[in-house]
Amino acid sequence: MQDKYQHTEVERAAQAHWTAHDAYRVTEDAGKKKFYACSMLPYPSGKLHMGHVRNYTINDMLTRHLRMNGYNVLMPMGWDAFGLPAENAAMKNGVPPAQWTYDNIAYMKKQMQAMGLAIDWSREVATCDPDYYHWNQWLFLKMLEKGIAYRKTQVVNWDPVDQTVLANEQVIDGKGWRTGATVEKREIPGYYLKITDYAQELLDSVTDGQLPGWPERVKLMQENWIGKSEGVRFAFPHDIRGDDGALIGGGRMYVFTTRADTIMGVTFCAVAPEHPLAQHAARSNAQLAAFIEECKSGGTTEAELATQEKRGMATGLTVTHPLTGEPVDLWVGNYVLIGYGDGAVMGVPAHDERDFAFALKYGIEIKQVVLVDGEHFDYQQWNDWYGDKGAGVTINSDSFSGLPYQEAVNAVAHALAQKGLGEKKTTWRLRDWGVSRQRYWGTPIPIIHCDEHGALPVPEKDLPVVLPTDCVPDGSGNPLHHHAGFHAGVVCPVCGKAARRETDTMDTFVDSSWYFMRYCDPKNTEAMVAEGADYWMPMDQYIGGIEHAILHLLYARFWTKVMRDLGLVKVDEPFTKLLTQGMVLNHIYSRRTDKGGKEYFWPHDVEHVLGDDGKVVGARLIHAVGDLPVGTAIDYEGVGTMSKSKNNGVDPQDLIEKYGADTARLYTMFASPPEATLEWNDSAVEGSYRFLRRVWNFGTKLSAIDQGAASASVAGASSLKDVEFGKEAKALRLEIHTVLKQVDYDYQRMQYNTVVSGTMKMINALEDFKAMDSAGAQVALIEGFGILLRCLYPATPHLTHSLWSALGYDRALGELLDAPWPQVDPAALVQDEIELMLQVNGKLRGSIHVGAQADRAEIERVALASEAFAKQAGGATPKKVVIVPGRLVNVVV
Ligand code: ANZ
Repeated sequence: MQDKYQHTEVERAAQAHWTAHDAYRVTEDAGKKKFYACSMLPYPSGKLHMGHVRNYTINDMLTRHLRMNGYNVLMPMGWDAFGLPAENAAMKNGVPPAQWTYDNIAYMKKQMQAMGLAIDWSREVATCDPDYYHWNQWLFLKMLEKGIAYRKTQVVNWDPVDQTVLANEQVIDGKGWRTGATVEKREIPGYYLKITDYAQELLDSVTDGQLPGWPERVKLMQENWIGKSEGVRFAFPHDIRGDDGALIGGGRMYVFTTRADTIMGVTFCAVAPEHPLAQHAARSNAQLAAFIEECKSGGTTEAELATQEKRGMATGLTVTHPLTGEPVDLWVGNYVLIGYGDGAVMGVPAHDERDFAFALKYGIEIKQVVLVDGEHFDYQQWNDWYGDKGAGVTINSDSFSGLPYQEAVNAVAHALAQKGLGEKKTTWRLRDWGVSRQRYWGTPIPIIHCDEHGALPVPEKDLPVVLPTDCVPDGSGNPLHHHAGFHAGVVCPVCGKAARRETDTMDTFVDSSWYFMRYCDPKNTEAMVAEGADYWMPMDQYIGGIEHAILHLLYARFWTKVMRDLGLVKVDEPFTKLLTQGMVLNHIYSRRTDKGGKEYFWPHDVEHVLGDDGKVVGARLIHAVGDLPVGTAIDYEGVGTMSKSKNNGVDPQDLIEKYGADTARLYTMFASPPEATLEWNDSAVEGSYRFLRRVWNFGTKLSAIDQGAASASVAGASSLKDVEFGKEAKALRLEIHTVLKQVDYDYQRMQYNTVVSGTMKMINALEDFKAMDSAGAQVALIEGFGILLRCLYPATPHLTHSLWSALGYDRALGELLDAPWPQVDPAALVQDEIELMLQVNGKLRGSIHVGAQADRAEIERVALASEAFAKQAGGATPKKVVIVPGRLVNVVV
């Protein structure tokens, strides 16, 4: 055994051992309790970042701990390998996305192996592998058959210069990222999945407590995204006729409202720019046509629509109020969404914040129709209670006045129904999932276009439709359009005449919606999933970032339910428990450049400048950076997420090289609980390393004592029954087993930071133990260190593996990987002696030790006989002795 802790050697040897024994391969074993623990699959961006290290170490600790507790644990890994960054990299470097992706996968896999993760690599999945995406295509065809997938036109971002569709993230301030051209919205056909058919079930399992192992806030985010909304759908009649003389929409403009109680407060109506009434009005109004055109530029995401300035224009048309019969002005508003409800709203400026802003801007009347506790209504300024449904009663509403919310809604819905103009309706915020992407690097949508027979599914026997891997996109649209091999020999499945392949590919969220089920049957060429999924699913613990709390989880839940309905899996929900790990943060340092931009500095090049009160007031360079000399003043921006753009990342590779994987793992586990943010601290990394060195050094000392018999005796509490422990050895065992009990509890709640601090307490106790000549000393010491090694092992497997076998623990307990988890020995927790504080006249003067079962008389006797008392009392006679059981003795003299 090396005297000095040589992390590189220790880690290399341990990893070689695990590889040689194929230590992490798991198979389905009905005789064992299964546990499926999985991290969200990474995008192969090039190299691991600290967030990965943290995520996978959490997963690894869980896996190793459960394996020692007798579980059959699966921890797989794979690659979310399709997507835009590969295309961008291809454009930059002129390499095909496939090559870039596979190179990155190879590198990142090596890094993961260097971290010592207990991954079963035999189950590795890359989503760009035809053996994987074959099943995306297959299930897509099944969904087409069932009507869950369907084709309709969709609005996309169109770059008029590059003549290409842009992803939302390629639109920056309404302009194409490459050309700077103003992006237009275009309607083109695409495929949708009917996730809305599952809306109620997706909502029910969130709200009915079927996901008890999920964080509340994630459940709330799912609930809000699904957005069930109960209201009234009704029509404003009108006699607006199109050029053909027919009434547009049959003379009815439908709206959806959750506030039918405010119907008497309507002072305008507004439609989306794409609404037929807006389009009609624009035909004879150039100004309006220009406005509608303008609305087309700008973002298409909901967030962008929600935050943009509310703008509109009157159409000059009116519709009729369904209850009063009065004319109501019709506007076009950019905040009205064509895809929600009916693409039209009744405008109630007094009680809807968007309508309020709109009315103030355009001088539209505001009419209050709800009163809350007689509060004053200010027509210039929005107050939150104006929109608070359910808080007040209706006013200024004719026969509906004086009603509370629900009664008013019921009465209005009734009145509308009587006129045949409307009824109650449930609307969902959730939209069907558009899966077509006009991009190259994704799963080809298995469709063939025939001039005569239209869009047809590729026959199942011809799957997979393989994506050519030799394309290098150049930014001018999807290279599949021109790829001869991709279209070669394609014929219409109906008439057999030459046809074209669909060139759209699938949203990469499809890939990540079921990879975790493929891990269960990764090599199956006959089926998407099989018995493996029956055995492993549902996943017991899923671990990933909060940024995936909405879409990825929702899509994966939907996809699972579709697979269930097709008889492929038996579970309703894929993830029993979910842990969202916190972000890794670091200090941010910057400086304004002469050109008005901002330059960020790497934390290692900077030191803090402290003010008089010790607070950080700024920073300065400690190394020259570019032209900037040492000492240059730099701004300190506080802490933020590690990111390339802020130049504040710490490269795991550097850390592993300098300190080893065990230190990197230990530090990320110790620095904060898994769900909390982690603020980077270099000196704490150093501290983690020192701790491991201490453990190593202790192990080398232990190896010097004779331990043949002793190591055999740690096999379990039963073999320790006959050992006589002296006072000191008993005290050591008490401490070790007390901490073990806490560590067990912390493992159960995945509170890994306190697991680590528990092991620190253990090493303190072991180092403090000096009475080597006392009875049972060696046994207690070796037992204690064996417990420490096992508690620490899930966090730092290499070092503990090495010590475990070097000290011969494996002879009694087998290899650490499968060694039995240490059991708390109840006998060790029984205290023979307790310590009581000793006070004289209420002042603390020392302590006494008495038997744990000592009665009052015995405690009094020991207190009065103690040296500390004798010294204080100086021979005075005690008047009274007060005893607080388990805590203190106060002698009054
Ligand atoms: C009138 C009203 C008065 C409304 C009031 C609210 C408060 P949720 O709850 O999210 O479903 N709305 C309906 N269709 C719309 C569309 N296509 N684009 C933009 N907004 C639309 O929201 C329902 C409310 O969103 C509806 O209720 C409608 O405004 C608006 F004091 O109708 B409300």
